[in-house]
Amino acid sequence: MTGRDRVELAQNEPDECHPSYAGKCVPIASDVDCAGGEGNGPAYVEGPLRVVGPDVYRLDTDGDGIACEPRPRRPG
Ligand SMILES: [Ca+2]
Repeated sequence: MTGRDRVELAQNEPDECHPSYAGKCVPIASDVDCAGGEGNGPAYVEGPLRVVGPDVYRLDTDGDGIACEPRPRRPG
């Protein structure tokens, strides 16, 4: 499994990737959240991935350009 995997014949997933994100195919949906996170979907993406445009889905909560980090840094 790599980031170059493409969605084929998957009727429940869009076949277009959002241009604001690189490294992973972020589906174009009404909302996208990080898999395993607190988001409610309806679409999910597994990170980490890079943000290369407007972070319309707010996947990069700390604004460092890396979205859906596996372990977000939190104080304490
Ligand atoms: Ca981040």
